[in-house]
Amino acid sequence: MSSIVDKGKQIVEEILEVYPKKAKKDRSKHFEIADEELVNCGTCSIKSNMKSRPGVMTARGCAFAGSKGVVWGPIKDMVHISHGPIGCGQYSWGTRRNYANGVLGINNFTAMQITSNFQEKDIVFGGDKKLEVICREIKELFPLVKGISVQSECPVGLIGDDIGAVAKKMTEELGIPVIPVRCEGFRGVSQSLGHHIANDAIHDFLMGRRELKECGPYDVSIIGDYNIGGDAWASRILLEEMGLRVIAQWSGDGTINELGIAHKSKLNLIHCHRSMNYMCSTMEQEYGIPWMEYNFFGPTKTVESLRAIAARFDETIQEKCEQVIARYMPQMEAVIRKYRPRLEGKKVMLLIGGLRARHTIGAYEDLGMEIVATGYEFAHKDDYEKTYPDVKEGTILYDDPTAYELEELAQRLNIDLMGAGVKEKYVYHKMGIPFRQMHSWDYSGPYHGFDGFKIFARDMDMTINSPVWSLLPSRQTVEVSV
Ligand code: CFM
Repeated sequence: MSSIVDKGKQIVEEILEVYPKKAKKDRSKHFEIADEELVNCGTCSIKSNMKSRPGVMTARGCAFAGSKGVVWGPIKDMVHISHGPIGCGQYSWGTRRNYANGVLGINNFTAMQITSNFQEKDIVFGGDKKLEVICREIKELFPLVKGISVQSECPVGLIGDDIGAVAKKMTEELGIPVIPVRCEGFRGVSQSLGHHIANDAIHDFLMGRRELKECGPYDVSIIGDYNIGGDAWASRILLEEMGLRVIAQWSGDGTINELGIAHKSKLNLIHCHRSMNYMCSTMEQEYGIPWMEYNFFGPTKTVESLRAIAARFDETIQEKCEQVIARYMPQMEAVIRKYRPRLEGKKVMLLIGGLRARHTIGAYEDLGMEIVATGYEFAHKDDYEKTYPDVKEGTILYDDPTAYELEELAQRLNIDLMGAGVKEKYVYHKMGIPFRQMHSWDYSGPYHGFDGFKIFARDMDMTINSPVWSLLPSRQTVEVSV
């Protein structure tokens, strides 16, 4: 075993040392140090998708977040009701940056927070009547709304409201689909089950329900791109430039109609495997639509993905694909020439959701940066298995790490950049460690595709090489008196 792997093991061991025996044993199963064995061994996977340990902080969200916030929220011509008490909708309002074209309040409702605002009497007597009133009000206020989804918050499940019956009645009365989604936050161990529940509702109520008038040989759908900061737009443009026709975007800048026609694709292209793999396998089983994963972060992975996508079509597409690559590569080389010397060798640590902790590695590496530790909040075994080949020997992998574990690791690994979420951000700023928010792209983006890489490179440079860090007491000099 190499010394770098030994060193990683020792660091993790030291960090976990402070825990009581049982907690230590439990948490140690959620760490791995990348070595040869791990890459080649499908069964010795890190433990994942398990209940977070009480008493320690987790960065995870809940099923409601996974359904309303992630999968359904970006569908722009529907109103998504946060059904239950005010907080869940209010505090998640506008936080995900899933961009959508359209006129707000007319044919685009993504930036609105619409809630049933449960009161005590709704808990005691049930909220079904109120839900009916709200659905009618929505149709009256927004006559062009194409559908309504009812996103259940915890109390709705606890008091046993029958939102399915209300949705059915309202679908008939209003003449638009009203879709019940039983995504109460208490279900499952993270937002991951919320994705699955949301996917099931799409399957049960919309998938395959609409017709596409003219089908073509190059029809594809983008699955699992939520258009964060415009990511789906930066991806779609490349697919279109290589001659493909994007018939549906699930779900960033998507419409209810697109949920109904994606089964007409010749090929489904999936970016976020974690949140929508269920949809691709279902469309494969029920409609025989093949699918493939792609990765549009950084030029190396984007080029690889474009060629892999083109290989599924004929020579016309393959030729155009090469033309697209030839057109953009000089731009990408210029970006790398500019930023790589400023970022070469910088050590990066990541903790991001269920996909980006592996998908963004190539983009950092294109800039000469090194991922020293990475992991997920809510990934499953298959996500880790897909991660192992992309990390270098000695990389520390963690699952659902606690705030303490991450902070200790960041200090011991002496990292130059942390990439995680808003819950981490200000802690790392106070520690004097450059930080990028890798969910919302820190109010920047897009990061997908060739256009996105220009912004990604600029942002990493801007963050790491900002003069502000020299004005802060560095983490080495902070003295804590207890
Ligand atoms: Fe997929 Fe996402 Fe992600 Fe995700 Fe998310 Fe997100 Fe994420 Mo935040 S769908 S798994 S539940 S790529 S909201 S757009 S950034 S944790 S890594």
